[in-house]
Amino acid sequence: MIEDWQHFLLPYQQAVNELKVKLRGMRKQFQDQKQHSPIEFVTGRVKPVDSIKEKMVRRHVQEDRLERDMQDIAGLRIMCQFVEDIYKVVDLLRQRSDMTILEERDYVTNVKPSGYRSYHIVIEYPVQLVTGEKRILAEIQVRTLAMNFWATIEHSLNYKYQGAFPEELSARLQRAAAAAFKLDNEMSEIREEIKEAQTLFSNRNSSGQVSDSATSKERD
Ligand code: 0O2
Ligand code: 0O2
Repeated sequence: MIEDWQHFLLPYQQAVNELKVKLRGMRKQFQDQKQHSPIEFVTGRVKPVDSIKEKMVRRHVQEDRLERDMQDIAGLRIMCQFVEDIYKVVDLLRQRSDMTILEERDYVTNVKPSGYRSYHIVIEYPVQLVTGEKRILAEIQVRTLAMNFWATIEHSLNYKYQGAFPEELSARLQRAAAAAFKLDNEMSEIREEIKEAQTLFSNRNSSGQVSDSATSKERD
C-alpha cells in the first residue's frame, strides 16, 4: 500500500515542473528568432490521487506496477495553432536528448470513436533526486486549439455522464468534433497568410510600436 502519496508523487511533480519550463522555453526560442512557434501554450499536471486510484481499479493496475503501467501520472499538454505544428513539435521532441520516447499514439490521424483527436507521446524522463536519478514515465499530449476546445468540453461532460451520454448529446458532440476538424482544415488552408500576419505583428510589437495583446502574458 502506498501510504505517503505526497512522497510517491514528488518526482512526478518535479518532472512536470521541469518539462513545463523546457517546453515553454522552446516557444520562447522561436519567438526570439522571430519565427512562428509551433507551440502556442503548454500546461501540465500531476494526476490527482483519487484519479490514480480510480484508474488503477478501472485498468486493473497493481500498485507494484503503477510506475510502469500508468503512463500519465505526469501529464503535459502542448497546444498548437495548426495541425502541421503538431508534427513539427513531435519531430522536435524526437530530437531531444533529455528524454526518451517510448510510445507514440497518433489519434490525430486515427481519430478515437468518441471524436477525440490528439497526438500522444509517452516518454521516459530522468529526474535528479538527492537520492540519485529516477527515471519516470510522462505523457505528452500534443493538439490544436480546436482539438483542445473539444476535448476539454467532452471531458467535463464525461464527469457528469460517466461516458454514458444521452443520444442527443452524443450526436451533438460528434457534430462538434466534425466542426473542430473542419476549423483545423480551414486554418491550415490559410496558414501561410496567418503566419505572415503574426510575424509582422510580433515584429511591430517588439519594436514597441504596438501595445501588447491581452493574452500574451498568459501564454508566455
Ligand atoms: P482541471 O480540473 O483538470 O481543469 P502554471 O502556473 O501555468 O505554471 P499551473 O497553475 O499548474 O501552472 O497550471 P497549468 O500548467 O497551466 O495547467 C494545469 C491544467 O492543465 C490542469 O488543470 C489540467 O486541466 C491541464 N492538463 C495539462 N496537461 C494535462 C494532461 O496531460 N492531462 C490532463 N488530464 N490534464 C492536463 P487543473 O487546474 O489541474 O484542473
Ligand atoms: P485524465 O487525466 O482525466 O485526462 P484510456 O485511458 O483507456 O483511454 P490509454 O491507453 O491510457 O487509454 O491512453 P490514451 O488513450 O493514449 O490516453 C488517455 C488520455 O487521453 C485520457 O486520460 C485523456 O486525457 C485523453 N483522452 C483519450 N480519449 C479521450 C476522449 O475520448 N475524450 C477526451 N476528452 N479525452 C480523451 P485519462 O486517463 O482519461 O485521464
